[in-house]
Amino acid sequence: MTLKRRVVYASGTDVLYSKQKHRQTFSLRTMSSELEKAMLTIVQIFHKYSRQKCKLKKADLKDLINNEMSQFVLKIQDKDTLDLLFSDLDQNGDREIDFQEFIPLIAMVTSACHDLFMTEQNH
Ligand SMILES: [Ca+2]
Repeated sequence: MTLKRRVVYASGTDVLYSKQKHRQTFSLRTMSSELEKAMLTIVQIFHKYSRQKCKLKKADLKDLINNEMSQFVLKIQDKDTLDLLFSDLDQNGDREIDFQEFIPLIAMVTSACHDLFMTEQNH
């Protein structure tokens, strides 16, 4: 492999670091399995909405869910629903959602999809 990867997978909000980020992200995509591509997509979508700060504000979370998860999750239309979801995800109470706090949402929705898929398979 000629690609000089300088990729560090770390916990928390550290996701991918590289000197040539775009080229290496492309290379990671082309060489990755379908599951790994899905993981990269989750990272990229999170960063699309969290931007440089790597944390989602309440409005960012609402936009992400309404724009990127609308087939799986009902659109958030009222403040109470958003407040409840946000406070559930914001484990450290800093009024922002970092990547580590965001992943349980993906896990919950994916798990619900799995349950639905299995129910449909069994009927
Ligand atoms: Ca937080």
